[in-house]
Amino acid sequence: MIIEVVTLFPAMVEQCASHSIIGRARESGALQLRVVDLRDYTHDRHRTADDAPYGGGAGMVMKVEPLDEAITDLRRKAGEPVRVILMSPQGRKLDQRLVEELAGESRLVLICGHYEGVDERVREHLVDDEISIGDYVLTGGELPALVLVDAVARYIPGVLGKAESAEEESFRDGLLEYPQYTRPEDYRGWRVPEVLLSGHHAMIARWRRRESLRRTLERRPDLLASARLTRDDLQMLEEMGADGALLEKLKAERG
Ligand code: 9D3
Repeated sequence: MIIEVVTLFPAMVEQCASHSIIGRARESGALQLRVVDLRDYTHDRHRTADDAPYGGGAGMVMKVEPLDEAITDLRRKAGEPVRVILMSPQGRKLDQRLVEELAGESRLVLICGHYEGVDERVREHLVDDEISIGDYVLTGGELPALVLVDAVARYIPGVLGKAESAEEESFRDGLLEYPQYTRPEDYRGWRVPEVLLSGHHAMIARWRRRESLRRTLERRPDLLASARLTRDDLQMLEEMGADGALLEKLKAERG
């Protein structure tokens, strides 16, 4: 997969991208990440990429010409369809489903805005999608682009080890994770649950499933609606006092 990140802060993106899973994915060759300096597509002495807003107001707006030149150049050089995404607080919110969808693309171009925003004509004429990483205000699209790359890189074959991939599988049933413990079994009287020390694998699996369900019910009941639940799961949810109406809805959905 080839991902190109267009930014006014190439050094920052490059720095972050050389670490962690993105670095690993790049080294394996599975991910080609290219950082593109938007200023390379300016032509004036000051390499101007932003300007004051028409109509007045505070702050600066990213100009359309450098973005057009960059996007057009990258599309042309790609020689195949490219999905161009503007990282934007107004975009579709990134979730695991969207990550999976993006991981299926062969090329992405991520445009990082900065300042107060980008000229509206970029949205209207140059990009295919707008993506946000959540409802909080950041200073630019660089960190969101890196978040997206990190999440997508985990889906590229060979980036995760076998064990991690298998774990991924189980996460896909849409529940929160069960509690994890490691040695020592007693720390200041804070004990590891006995069942995990028992060596009884079937009981351990059942306990973990129950804890996943309990946690999801307590913290993120919204996830249950799209979780893959068995009859047994519904039984356990009922035992832990899940709301009757919620259970009826989940049962109806299972058919
Ligand atoms: C006048 C500033 N804004 C109103 C609060 C609009 C605004 C423009 C640009 C707010 C933030 C930004 C910079 N952020 C991004 O480019 C961005 C972002 C984000 O801030 N939060 C979550 N996801 C994203 S994706 C890109």
